[in-house]
Amino acid sequence: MDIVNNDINSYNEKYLADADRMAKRFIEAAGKLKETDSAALVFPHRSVDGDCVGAACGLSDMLRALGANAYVAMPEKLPENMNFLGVDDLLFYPAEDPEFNKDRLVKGKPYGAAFAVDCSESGRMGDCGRYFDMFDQHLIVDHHASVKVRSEDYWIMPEASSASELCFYIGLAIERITGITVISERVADCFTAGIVTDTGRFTYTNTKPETLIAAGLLMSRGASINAASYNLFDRVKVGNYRISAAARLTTKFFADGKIAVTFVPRELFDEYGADNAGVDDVVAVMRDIDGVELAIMLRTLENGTIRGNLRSKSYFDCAKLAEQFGGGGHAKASGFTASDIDLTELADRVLEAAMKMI
Ligand SMILES: [Mn+2]
Repeated sequence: MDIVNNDINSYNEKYLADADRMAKRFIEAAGKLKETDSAALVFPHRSVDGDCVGAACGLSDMLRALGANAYVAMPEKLPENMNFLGVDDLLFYPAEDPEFNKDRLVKGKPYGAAFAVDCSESGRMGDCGRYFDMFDQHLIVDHHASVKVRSEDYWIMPEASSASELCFYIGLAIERITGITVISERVADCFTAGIVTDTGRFTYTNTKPETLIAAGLLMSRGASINAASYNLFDRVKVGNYRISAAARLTTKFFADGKIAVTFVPRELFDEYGADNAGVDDVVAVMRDIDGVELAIMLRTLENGTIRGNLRSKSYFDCAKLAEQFGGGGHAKASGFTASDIDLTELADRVLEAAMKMI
């Protein structure tokens, strides 16, 4: 058993110093929020996913366990497939809250601090970005390599599977320092949702021993990997099932089959009665096609903007390509949002840029 424990500790050690540093910052911030009877907002990125929602909800709940008021500043509605987390009481929609817009009140308390998870810049936060920018000081936990800023208030670790994994290790450190249990069953489910999402259920190359250790410890706190996996990956509506098939059927190949491209216009979503998430699974499947190194998928959202998703298999740097279109992300998974451009024209431009890089 000692050998096992030593092994586990050697993995945890990678995180120990940073997790401790951030834990102290969070404890201090929770103390200040309590003292001033104000509320923190935790910001996820727009086009919310399991990781940013899981990390933001888990962190807010941990701040609450420390006695502070905390909410997640949602840039858009919570996707239906995340309802299983049962986090409605943690969500706050600043852009549509009259009290917040008039007096900067978060459910009756003055807005007192800003945190960010799974993103570091207000430009990634959609309509909520301007509320993030109201503070000079931010506490940030992120795993995106494209982030250049470094500060004592930031923990940015591109090797980590997910922001949720980092938040989990911070939670452990908070428990060690304060003796307060902050990782409740709900928090454990939130972090598990994030890890399951960003690792493709523990199959992507970002899955490390410390990721599995985190998942195991979260399970021991009551989290269900099965529920996260079913809700975030498997369950599907009829319309979404059909549009996913349509996006696959219309995929085109370039550069001797190394680049796969598909794009989904708004009309198709309407035709199949599908929602935005209907094609979420497609880009990863495209990347898995034999011979494909880079998968490109574009879809038009309700507001007319175009969301681009990029995935690569081994050597292509998706973040670099996304940056050319105002986005960012990881080497093997990235994205961008574009507006005021025709879908086919954008597809041509992205393909042209990709052909130059591949
Ligand atoms: Mn993430």
